[in-house]
Amino acid sequence: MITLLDYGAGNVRSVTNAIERLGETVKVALNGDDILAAEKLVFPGVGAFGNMMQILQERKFTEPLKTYLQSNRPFFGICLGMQALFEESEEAFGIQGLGIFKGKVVRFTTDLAVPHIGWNGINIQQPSTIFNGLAGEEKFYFVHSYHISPEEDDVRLTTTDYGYEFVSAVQRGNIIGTQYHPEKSGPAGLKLLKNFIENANAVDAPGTLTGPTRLAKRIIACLDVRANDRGDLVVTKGDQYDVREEGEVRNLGKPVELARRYYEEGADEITFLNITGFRDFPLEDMPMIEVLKQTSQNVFVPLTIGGGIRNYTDKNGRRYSALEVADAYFRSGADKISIGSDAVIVVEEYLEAGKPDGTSAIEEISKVYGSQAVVISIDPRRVYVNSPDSVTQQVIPTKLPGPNGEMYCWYECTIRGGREGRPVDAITLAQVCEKLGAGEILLNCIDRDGTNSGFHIELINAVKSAVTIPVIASSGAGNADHFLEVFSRTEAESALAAGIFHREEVPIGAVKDFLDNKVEIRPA
Ligand code: 1PR
Repeated sequence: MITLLDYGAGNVRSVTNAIERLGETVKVALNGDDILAAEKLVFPGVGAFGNMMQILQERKFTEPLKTYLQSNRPFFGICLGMQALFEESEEAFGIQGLGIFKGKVVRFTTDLAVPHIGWNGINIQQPSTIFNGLAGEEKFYFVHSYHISPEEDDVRLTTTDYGYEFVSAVQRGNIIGTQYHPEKSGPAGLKLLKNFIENANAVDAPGTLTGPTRLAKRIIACLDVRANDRGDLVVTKGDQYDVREEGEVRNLGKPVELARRYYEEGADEITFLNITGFRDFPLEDMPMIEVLKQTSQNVFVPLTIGGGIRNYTDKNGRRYSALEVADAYFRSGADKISIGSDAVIVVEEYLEAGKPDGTSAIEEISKVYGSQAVVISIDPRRVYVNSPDSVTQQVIPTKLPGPNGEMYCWYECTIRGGREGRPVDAITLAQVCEKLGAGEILLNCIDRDGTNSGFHIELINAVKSAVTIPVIASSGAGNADHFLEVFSRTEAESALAAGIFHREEVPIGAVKDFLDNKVEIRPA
């Protein structure tokens, strides 16, 4: 029996699914006594340090937790659940941590994109049964902007490199903490959890890496989902966002099954986009909630969900906040949420007012769940212009001349699934969303969507050079070489595809085999 400390973090369901997948039962701690009575305690955390410590205080978990930890009984803290073990955090000055380990939590100081999102390696610093059965070169999934800085060397369990070497896991006695997410790190992550549950006596230490670890480029499978005319929820795929063929919604398969296949084929992340989310309301008919719950039982890599995340008033006048929608998605197994149309409206309001008012979905959700959990999905369309100063939007020079030989263009943001253009350009949108607290940009391109003609390198470079957060290149992948091109000619941290995977033209494994030894990837 594993006792789970649930303070309302986003990844509780994912951790529960992983532990149950390993044949163990989970009991959620409802009060301090449950913590003190635990045989083994797992503390999953995602989000913001301050918010977490406050909730632990309000729920009177802090003292029982300290008592439990001081008794050196088996404990596994994940991400924030590990950071809580330290004395304080730069993410919430003045708020005390549990102080079990000396040292504090600090924000990354690197020129690389922050948050640090993706699959990176570990360098083992002390023998531990937690790594039994691993080879030592496995990669694990990270998603964070802050990392621990322990004062005591004896607690260092693993280090990882991201601009510089940082401590990515700690252990003293039976107390273990990892910055990386075993519940979202595929088979290697499940092995870590299994080792914690089994708590073997003997260490069969894996080999250690020689040299710094490297963050892998991510290959993401995207499932555009909507109901077809018969009301069945299907994975569909547009050609420049038009998903109909001979009037019918293209049906490329069932969301849960396809997601599982992509996990088994080696996808680093899986994204669900409810493409008619602007029309329906996620908390009303809830098909996507069910898709998430079922998928997260068998898929142990990060899940992102988008579509319809916005403040909403239903027909009975009941007002829902975007945060409530996000809550429901996180509690159903999502690791990140993606905001599309609403982000464009928020940025227009910001540009109008000249400053944020703290009420946008981006600000509210990132405050509670952390910026790393908020993705902005941009649906831009190219507009050619004769000269850079002929419009107020940010214009880029192009090597792909327009119909009248134009050598400049800007990228018009659209809402409602590409149906409505708005006077905001994609570069400005990305910059303002980063300011408001977004942690990642999903950069689609209507012009390239479904064309198999390759990713839009010019657009990706323009947006990537305008923000410091990670960018996902999306739209247009037709073969494995297009992935090599986007990772060689841009700094995009990830590349996403849909059509070629759904139509089984190029399996994910084939893309990874092709990229192996050319680009840093996580083997399939
Ligand atoms: O606006 O917050 O309700 O969110 C709606 C979400 O649905 C947005 O993220 C938007 O990108 C997405 N969406 C809306 N309509 C469509 C459509 O296709 N008609 N799909 C749509 C967006 C783009 C990519 C696609 C890539 C790769 N799909 O995600 O998967 O272009 O495709 P490819 O590899 O086949 O070229 P809101």
